[in-house]
Amino acid sequence: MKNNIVLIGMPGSGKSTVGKILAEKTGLFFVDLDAVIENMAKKSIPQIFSEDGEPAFRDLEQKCVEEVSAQSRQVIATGGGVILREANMKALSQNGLIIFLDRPVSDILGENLSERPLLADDATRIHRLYDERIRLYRRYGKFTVENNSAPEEAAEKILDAIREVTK
Ligand code: SKM
Repeated sequence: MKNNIVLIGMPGSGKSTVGKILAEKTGLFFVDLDAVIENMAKKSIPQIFSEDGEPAFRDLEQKCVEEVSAQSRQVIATGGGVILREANMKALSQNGLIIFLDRPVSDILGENLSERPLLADDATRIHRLYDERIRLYRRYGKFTVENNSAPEEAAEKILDAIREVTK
């Protein structure tokens, strides 16, 4: 059994919610990579993007991935774009089992709508991102688990999948 469980997937796919449930069920530590990045930068992710630009954010993300991957006994919820750098996925997979948490885009959009009025631009962007990234999520995920009902159920499906590989 690898030492970490790593969740990859789109922003809004439920990685943090499902990850926390998984951590509770397994007794592993929960780590949110976006929060690690914000701690390291001492500013929020939107601030990093607007003040330093995306390439600087991706460099910081890679540094955090390397640090977190070196630790064990964690459920790691990654940022949606972690799959954009192969080095990230190499580091994460060396010490972790990677699971793609797939959630229908309509559900992702529905959730955003309940928090704030969704701009047409956001919906277009999320559809575009999904189409661009789905190939990478599937490539790197050892399993794909659908998060299409309750997060509890997605966590159970992940545990079943892990039991299968560790049999
Ligand atoms: O890591 C953050 C950041 O906003 C970038 C991102 C993405 O590229 O999908 C997702 C978030 O989790």
